[in-house]
Amino acid sequence: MPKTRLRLAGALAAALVAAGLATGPAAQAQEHRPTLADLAQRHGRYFGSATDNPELTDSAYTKILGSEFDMITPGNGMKWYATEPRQGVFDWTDGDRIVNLARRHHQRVRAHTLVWHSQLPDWLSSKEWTAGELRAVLKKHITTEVRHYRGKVYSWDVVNEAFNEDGSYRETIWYKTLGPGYIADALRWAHQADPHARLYLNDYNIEAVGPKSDAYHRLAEELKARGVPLDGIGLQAHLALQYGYPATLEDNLRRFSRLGLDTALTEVDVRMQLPATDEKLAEQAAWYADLTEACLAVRRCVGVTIWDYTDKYSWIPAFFPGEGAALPWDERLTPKPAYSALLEALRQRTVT
Ligand code: 9MR
Repeated sequence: MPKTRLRLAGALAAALVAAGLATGPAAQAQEHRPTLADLAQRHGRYFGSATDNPELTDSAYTKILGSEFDMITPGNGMKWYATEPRQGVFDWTDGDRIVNLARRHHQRVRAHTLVWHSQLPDWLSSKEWTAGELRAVLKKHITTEVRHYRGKVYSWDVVNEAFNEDGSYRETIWYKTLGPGYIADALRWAHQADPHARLYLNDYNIEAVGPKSDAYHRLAEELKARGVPLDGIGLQAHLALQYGYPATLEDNLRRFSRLGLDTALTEVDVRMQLPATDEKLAEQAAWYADLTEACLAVRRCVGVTIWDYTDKYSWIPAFFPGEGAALPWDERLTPKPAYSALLEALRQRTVT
């Protein structure tokens, strides 16, 4: 059960500390506090952030990125348009830059993403392919990219956003040309190319139990029964205050665990209608804490990744006009109540 209301007061108080408005020993102690990653590791979990190549020139930004997190996801740099801009011509510049940065900071990488309907290069999306041709294109892309990053990434989002809201297959170029079997094929090709990478299916709006998450549950059960190499389900968790908290998140994580799968919260943000008020920021903080606690409560939920860490680089304002303030750090890289709430959630039930 979300403990949303209980947390509001605590989150506001913590916000004062985070904003540097509190003084005395408690405030001083904050300066040496463990990071989100430190605290997550005490639970055998990671705490990650997405990042994107254009932001890497911002040194105030990379300082926090390099210190607060132990898992990094490239927001765009490993997508098809970036990695195979012309057929058979591969470009690892953006992905490598992020992998190298992560390595320097002793961070692991959740690689994202191999098969998606969006952000495809024109040569791929503008042509009519036969099934045979497209299957070969897909196999080559997966094999080449996964081999390139073999041993350098922890996991792959192999297939991204394969289902519609009602649980039917999304009519993508992949589904329409190859049928639903493209998912098992993609997982097998990825596994052949890097047998150690953890292989995920990843989607949004599957945090709660419902038709879309049911579709993943059914598919995962079937793939496992057939021996297809699937390791986990990624729940993106792009949440919005106005739509309510997904109260069945923990139950949902648990039912995937029971199939023998890992789960991860892979792209978390909690947006709101602007302007942000103290009340909304406190509610947001409570949601961040609740979703983290849901993950900690389920043994095979391996970690949480936020979809970048600062409002300065969030995708939300460009995609949802009038909405934003979705991340735990604000546009000036100052921690918001959500940051303190995350620390508090991660401190619970740990032996210090
Ligand atoms: O963060 C990514 C943003 O920079 C891109 O413009 C956008 C294009 O669709 O993709 C964003 O990342 C998406 C992720 O790859 C898959 N899940 C939804 C994310 C937000 O759109």
